[in-house]
Amino acid sequence: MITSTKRSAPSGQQSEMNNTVGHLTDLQRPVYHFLPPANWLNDPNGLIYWHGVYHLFYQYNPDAPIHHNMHWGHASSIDLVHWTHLPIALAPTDGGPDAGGCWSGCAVDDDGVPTLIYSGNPASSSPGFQVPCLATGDENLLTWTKYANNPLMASPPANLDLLEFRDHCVWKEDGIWYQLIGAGIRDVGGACLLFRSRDLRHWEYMHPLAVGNKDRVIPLWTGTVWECPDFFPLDDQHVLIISAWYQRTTHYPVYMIGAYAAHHFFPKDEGLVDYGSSFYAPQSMVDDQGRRIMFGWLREGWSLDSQRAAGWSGVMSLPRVLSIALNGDLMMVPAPELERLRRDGQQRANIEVHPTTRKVLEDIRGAQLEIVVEWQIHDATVVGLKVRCSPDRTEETVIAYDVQEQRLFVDRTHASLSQEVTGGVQHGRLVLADGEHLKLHIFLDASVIEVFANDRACLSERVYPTRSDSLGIDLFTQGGAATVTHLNTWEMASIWAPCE
Ligand code: DQQ
Repeated sequence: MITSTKRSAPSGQQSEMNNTVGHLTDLQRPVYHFLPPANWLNDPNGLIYWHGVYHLFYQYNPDAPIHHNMHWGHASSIDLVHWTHLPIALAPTDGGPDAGGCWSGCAVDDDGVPTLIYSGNPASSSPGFQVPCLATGDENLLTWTKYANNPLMASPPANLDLLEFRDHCVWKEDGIWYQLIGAGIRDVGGACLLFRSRDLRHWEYMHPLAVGNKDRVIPLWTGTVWECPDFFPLDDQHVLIISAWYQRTTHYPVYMIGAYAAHHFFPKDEGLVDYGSSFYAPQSMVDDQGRRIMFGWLREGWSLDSQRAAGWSGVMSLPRVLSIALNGDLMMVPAPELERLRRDGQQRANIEVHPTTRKVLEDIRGAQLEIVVEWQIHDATVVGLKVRCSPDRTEETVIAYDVQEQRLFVDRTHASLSQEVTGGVQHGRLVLADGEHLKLHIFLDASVIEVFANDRACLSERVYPTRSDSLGIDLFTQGGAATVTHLNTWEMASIWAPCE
């Protein structure tokens, strides 16, 4: 047996206090989104609700804020809001099939034995050719032992010409284990390959569960490779989420909803999980309430030099609870447990907004806020908010709805005075039914913005205002009037325990 853990307490991870102390002057560091004390985080991995505790593993480089030498970081939570850092779960083993990194994967309960299936990267110099590996944990999920006969497969199925082969989703059905591995089939498109096993260790290839088309751009282009498959029943449907990838330039998660029968999937609808440029590689778990809870990696939107200077990179999204609406839409709402973080709530109602009157919310300011704003749109063509505004409005981020285009959008053109950040406008379709109000549920947390619109459209972005006084909020309309029927705001508390 090979023990996985090279170091029991990763640098900077000894105490939850480290999440605030030392970072007090870091304007960009979130305080109520999960991230490790320092260095690099990317995909959520191995999400599992185990004996009353939520476990979050994640792609982690303990040595630098860059994607390299991937380990599995680990944290747990009783309430889905406050997290405790735990020792690294998986580290590369010199000479092993994961010597170049322990890449993404999942966790399952194998008849009481916590078991991780992940992608071993044999050499960091040859990304693209990973091998499935397995590790088992103790009952508290604190120490992990790699399977002596890793890898579980020496190579991908022989009859497929693959561009990539990695990332795992494993479930049990009628006593048999099934596994999806993300892939890209050369000259075809992204794919999820389906395997089966009796013991999690010996796998037989069946067929692709789903295959994309690299040349099909409507309604959605899904790239050439599908990373991080996540497949699960939801209400009376099945959902497949994949992260569409193309040559390191394209990254976005796509959902497909449909029927699953006889080990084939028949998608009927598809869409973007998040319209922003930040949310990627999501994974989900089911908890004791039967809720399907998803986290995603919020990628940075500033330069590598800025990330190195900050000493950290990558943030986990807030937990999103998934369901399917009667009309078949994928619904996503922030986990209600997050309400525990609310402080100093303010409520307003019936604010008339016109293009000529800028509504500055004088007494609502902040970098850590939750905002719920509901709009009744009269003849306005655009309605929305400007957040993280500097007093002179040289910095501001627009979160708004274009009524004519039926688009939710976030405009970061003036979000930051820095030249080291990405900007531009991200948008996605949101069709309001006749008489339906626009309901924006917004979370601001330093450089993170997450927007939930009418429980069925999400848009996450990263913004990096340079000024410590870029805290203001305006309500605005264009082209006509609208009424803010309700405006509720809260300061949001840190998820990290204060020093004692
Ligand atoms: N990140 C992992 C891969 C996965 C990608 C490596 C998605 O396993 O395909 O850190 O962000």
